[in-house]
Amino acid sequence: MLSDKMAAALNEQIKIEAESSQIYLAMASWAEVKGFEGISTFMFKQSDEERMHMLKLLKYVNQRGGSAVVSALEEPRLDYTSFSTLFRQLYEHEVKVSASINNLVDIALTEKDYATHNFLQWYVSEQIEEEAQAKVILDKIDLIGDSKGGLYMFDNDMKSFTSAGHNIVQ
Ligand code: OFO
Repeated sequence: MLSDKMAAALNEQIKIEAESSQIYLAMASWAEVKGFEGISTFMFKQSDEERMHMLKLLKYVNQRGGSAVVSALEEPRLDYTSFSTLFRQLYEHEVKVSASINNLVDIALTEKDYATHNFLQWYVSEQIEEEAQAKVILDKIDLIGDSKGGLYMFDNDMKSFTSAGHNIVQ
């Protein structure tokens, strides 16, 4: 059974994951309109993954005797002025999500909720991958700068960039 404090914190994370999904969705749509097929495919997939992260938490909360809350979401506010600005925001967002997962782990430990602590380990590993992935993408974008040819190749690379660095062309 979840403590009230643990349930509230997990419910907050449900919202954060749902907002992550929205952020990737907004980027996917933006890239699609701009004709960057590879980037939009990647972002749509990431958006689905974040939704899966949200669902996994929702089901866990209900399974452990809590009541998952499906709340209103913040509209993604993204700065699309350049690719590097956009991907920097993405990277910073993932760093923030990692911090909130760490905070959950902390609460699980202080509440002596070892089941939730165990459950959260999956998220801890996932965030290591997602942060690394966002950093690889950001570094590539910073290398390319404003070169149109570079962006074209980058977009092509993104088609095979499935998740967490697998298949990335370095
Ligand atoms: Fe849910 O992993 Fe990113 O934010």
